[in-house]
Amino acid sequence: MTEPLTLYSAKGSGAVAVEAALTLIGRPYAPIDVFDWSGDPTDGEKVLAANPMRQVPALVLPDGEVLTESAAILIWLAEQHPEAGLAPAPGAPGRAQFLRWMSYVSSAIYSLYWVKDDPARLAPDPAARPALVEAAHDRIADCWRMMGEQITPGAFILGDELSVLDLYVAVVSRFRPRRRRLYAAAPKLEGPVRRVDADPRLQALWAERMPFSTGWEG
Ligand SMILES: N[C@@H](CCC(=O)N[C@@H](CS)C(=O)NCC(=O)O)C(=O)O
Repeated sequence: MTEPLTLYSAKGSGAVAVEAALTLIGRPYAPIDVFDWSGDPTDGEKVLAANPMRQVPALVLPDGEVLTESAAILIWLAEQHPEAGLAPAPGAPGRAQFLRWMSYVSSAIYSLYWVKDDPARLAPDPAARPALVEAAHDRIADCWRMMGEQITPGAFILGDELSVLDLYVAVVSRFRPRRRRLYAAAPKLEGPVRRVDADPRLQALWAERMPFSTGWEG
């Protein structure tokens, strides 16, 4: 029997990709919402004990061990639950590309949000911040383009099986500059992310944690 996991999370965040994986696996979890995105400076403090980076997701395993970093959590969950078929197994065809693109989404794309979401972190001059955000959006779209040009998807990014990579891209591509930029920059990613959006097993989760509100595609 699998014990429940504690997940530090937040609506509309990258942690929702982890919630999607847990939902498909059918593993119970207790989400602790850390951010309400109100701009309150105490927002996020709840996660500090688990993650001094003050970021979600952070997963607490039943024995108290903490796992941070969205890509690591998603890869680990897929490995722990091979029956769910959410990643090529170690040594199987597709494994190398799976690891490659999981790392790429995390390092090339998701990491830019630390700057972009609060440009004051790297741009002390308020006048410089709009251009910094614009440049980050362009870089994100260009990273999607480069990924799209190097994959040969089937129904999903790695072929015809849905993997945690599809969940990851579907969630991260909902952040600004949002989906329309993704579709234009990387047309090969459009089918896979739309299939994740439409997966009947995920409809309740999307509605609750990352709703398709008016204008969500950008
Ligand atoms: N490298 C981290 C990045 C996580 C991240 O940026 N999470 C955002 C939510 S989408 C966050 O917690 N932001 C708050 C902050 O960085 O202050 C990961 O992949 O898990």
